[in-house]
Amino acid sequence: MSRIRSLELRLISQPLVRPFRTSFGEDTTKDAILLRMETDDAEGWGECVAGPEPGYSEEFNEEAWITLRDHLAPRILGADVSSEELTNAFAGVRGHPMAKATVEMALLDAELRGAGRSLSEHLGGERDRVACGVSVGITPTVEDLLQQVEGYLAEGYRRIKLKIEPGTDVERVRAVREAHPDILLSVDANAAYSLEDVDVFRALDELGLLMIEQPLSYEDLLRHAKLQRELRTPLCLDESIRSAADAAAAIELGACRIVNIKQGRVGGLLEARRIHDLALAAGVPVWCGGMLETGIGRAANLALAALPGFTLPGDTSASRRYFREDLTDPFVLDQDGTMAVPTGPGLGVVPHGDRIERATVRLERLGKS
Ligand code: NPG
Repeated sequence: MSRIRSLELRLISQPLVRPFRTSFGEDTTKDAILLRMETDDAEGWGECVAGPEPGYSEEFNEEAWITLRDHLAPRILGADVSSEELTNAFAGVRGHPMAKATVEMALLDAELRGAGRSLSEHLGGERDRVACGVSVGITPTVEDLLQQVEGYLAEGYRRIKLKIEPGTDVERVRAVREAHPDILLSVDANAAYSLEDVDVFRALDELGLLMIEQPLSYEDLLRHAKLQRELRTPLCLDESIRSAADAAAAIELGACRIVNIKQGRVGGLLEARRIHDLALAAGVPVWCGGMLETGIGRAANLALAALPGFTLPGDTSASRRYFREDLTDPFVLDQDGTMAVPTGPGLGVVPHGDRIERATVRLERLGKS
């Protein structure tokens, strides 16, 4: 264990190569908080998955900044606290999983850099490459969608996920399915539907989808269980699963047959691993979701996706799918649709200082270095 000396919060903004539209909004830039931590032994980096708006969850950058600065940092600055002890250290702060996960990522990175071990090894990763999918935002036209899908398939992606919203769903998905009868294809509604829309799901059920992700409200496990009973296609939950307890409840209720694991949504990599472990024990496949992360968060996602229960391709796409220039060396997709899991100490990536400086729009240092 080593003392946490200082923290540096940065808000960065990076243009996306193309706008990303979901049922809850559109992003043209990636705006995220990065955390650099200095301990007596090493430095570590964390990336917060919150965005500028509270559209995906209650957390958003302005609020996560305050949570990190005023509520989480004072509980750990100057203390000898390990990543395993963070849950206890943060017990007085309810919720805010994305802010908490940022601290955990930075602390794990520092600890493992100090120890010379990779994050993947620490978490119990068993693969050195992971299968990758790609998530395609809602496009202005069907033609744009077909063109994007074509391009991603040519790059080697092993699963295509289409964002849907009421009114832009069955017809689009059918067009992609007809153009590509044999690909792994899934849809993601980001909680935009209700049980009144059951006919939409019955129609989607005919299209041989790998899964239908988060069709209903994130607060509603019971109705997901009802919908799942009506469909052959597995439901996958994302926003509804904020902890291992949520995952256990969803699986027991039959609210889903697949779980999307995002470390930020569930409060960190260690909780993510608990969800992996219980899903594996229950025979429920999991996959690693994505939140348009820079190379820092992407490194953590790939380490997680190396665990044995991650049997479905994740939203772990290559850097060039998001950015013209990533903040780390770029993550590259092999033509076989896999990506290498970082093997260096900690996250295994080093952010480029000059790129970080250029992207920074706000900076605050806490504690003495
Ligand atoms: O490739 O990282 C990626 C994006 C994958 O579709 C994706 N993410 O709902 O899962 C989601 C969605 C998302 C993106 C959610 C950004 C919130 C913010």
